[in-house]
Amino acid sequence: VYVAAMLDKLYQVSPPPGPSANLAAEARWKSGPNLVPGDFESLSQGVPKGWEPRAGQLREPFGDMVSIATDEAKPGNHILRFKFPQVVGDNEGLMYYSKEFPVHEGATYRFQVRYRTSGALVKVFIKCYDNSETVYEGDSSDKALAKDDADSKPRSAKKKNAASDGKAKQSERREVYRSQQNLKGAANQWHTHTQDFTPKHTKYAPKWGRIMLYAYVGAGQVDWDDIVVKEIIPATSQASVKDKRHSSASKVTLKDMEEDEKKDAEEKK
Ligand SMILES: [Ca+2]
Repeated sequence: VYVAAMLDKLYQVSPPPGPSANLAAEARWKSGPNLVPGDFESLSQGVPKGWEPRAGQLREPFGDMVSIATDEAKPGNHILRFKFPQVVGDNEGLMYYSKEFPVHEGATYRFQVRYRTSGALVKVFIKCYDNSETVYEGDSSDKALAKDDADSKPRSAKKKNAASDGKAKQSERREVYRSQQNLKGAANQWHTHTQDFTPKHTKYAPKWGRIMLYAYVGAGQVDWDDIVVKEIIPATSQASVKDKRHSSASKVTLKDMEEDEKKDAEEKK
């Protein structure tokens, strides 16, 4: 405890949020902007605003296994509906992604969703990404693009620049943080799930997030509505001056390693 307090003081980390910070977080939850349109009331070319035009492992067009349905209990309300056969539920399951929204590393976000399942299991993953740049030899960047699982990274995020030396530079988004949320509750009734998450990584800085809705096991129908993501506690400025490490388990920082490499290089001279 004393060591933790000393380290916090040394690095000027704020103490854990007290009652006034919690009040501020609740105020932001109440009146802050929603980062993802989640009511499924506004469509563009048949696709809900803020969500992907394709769904599932096979990237099929929106409107088949994932579609908009009317809410029989609430006239005028629309919901997002997953409807899938057993062969899908027992194998890859059915997934559907939101478009990207900006996130700040170290800030705390609150996610909320209303959902109803016929019995299939449901989860939500909130995946956060950073940019990374990789240089490939020759045309290998095309192979890298081809084998890349289209569902594992944002499709819009790739930019390929052919360089004059024959190497191709590819900038892509790397998943660096994931919040897995397991949605529980009795079948065939609506539930509300609320869970906070704080994007962070020891080496990278999460900058964008996406929501992945997921259902699996058996044939199923899963309905979703009223998805909300709000920043409730802003990142402190201290979060951005962290010493970047290869691993959270290691006390060796990247800066230490660079300095060691410099020393080695000088000794070889
Ligand atoms: Ca709705």
